[in-house]
Amino acid sequence: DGPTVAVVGVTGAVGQEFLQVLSQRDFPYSSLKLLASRRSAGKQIPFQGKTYTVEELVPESFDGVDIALFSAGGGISKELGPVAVEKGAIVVDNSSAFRMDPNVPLVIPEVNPEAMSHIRLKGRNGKGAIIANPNCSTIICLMGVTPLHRHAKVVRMVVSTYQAASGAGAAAMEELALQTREVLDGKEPTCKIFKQQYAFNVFSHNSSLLPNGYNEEEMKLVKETRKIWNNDEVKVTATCMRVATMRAHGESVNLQFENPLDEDTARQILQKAPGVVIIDDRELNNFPTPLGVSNKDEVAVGRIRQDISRDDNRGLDLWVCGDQIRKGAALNAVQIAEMLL
Ligand code: 2RA
Repeated sequence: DGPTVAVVGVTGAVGQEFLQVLSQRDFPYSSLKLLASRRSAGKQIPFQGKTYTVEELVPESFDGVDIALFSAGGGISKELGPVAVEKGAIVVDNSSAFRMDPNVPLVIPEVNPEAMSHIRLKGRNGKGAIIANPNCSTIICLMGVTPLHRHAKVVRMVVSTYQAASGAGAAAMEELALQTREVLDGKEPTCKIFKQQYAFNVFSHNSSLLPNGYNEEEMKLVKETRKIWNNDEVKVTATCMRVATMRAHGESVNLQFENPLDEDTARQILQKAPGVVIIDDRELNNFPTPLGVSNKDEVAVGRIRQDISRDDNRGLDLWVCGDQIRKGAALNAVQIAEMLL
């Protein structure tokens, strides 16, 4: 029968989405453990016709667990991920804790499934392991770009992201809604999460700044792309911004290829790409939007056009949108778990 699955951080935005995705994809677990901090322990959560009691997350929580889906912050992953592995579980970790660990596969199932092909469930003479979920902005970008990279080899990628509130958690989504109402009512906006007004605003991503002037979110895109593509030569630069949208990221991408790639060929390639839809109607000026992809599995690509700043057809511009909580986190992690079955 199916694996025993633990959901770690079940009361958070991604934790709740794990449950949605497990249910919608009819994941064949034999039993389910919902784990969270002491604060949330005891909460009753209805799920698939049963009522589960949230248990406090402790090392013993992982006794008998086959797959543990983690989204409870890097500290919890660092502390309890290895404990779960010791007990034989496969940890699919949505935090950044292990993404750059050379022994930990960093996986987008449609992009680099081979990176985890050596991992088996303990029931299949496997032993515990950690598999890292990439950062949401990396997943969304690479879902649209990798099919083109495989065809014409990207040598340089320039990304500008427009990242939604959900990336900073459910509280940030609530605060964006609250501030929007407050501003429209002429009141002083409540700024607890970002210390500046978010509603009707755009600001540099709230991750910490590094000595090179980039923020952590931008460096994740650079480093994770190189690891996922297994290519340390590709040149990547990024500017990550927080914009006043709820749960889906938008990313403007400029690509330089080693080999020629015209926009029609690019469209044909993306037409066949798994997990990608093309929304690219110039007549109707209809292109992907964060609202349009919200609560959807697919990443949408549009504004596909030859880069006119180049005098060869080795340059392309495109616009990619994807749901940050879904394909950017929970769906990608559950798809990784499905590959273990
Ligand atoms: C963000 N990538 O959007 C992060 C989510 N962990 O802020």
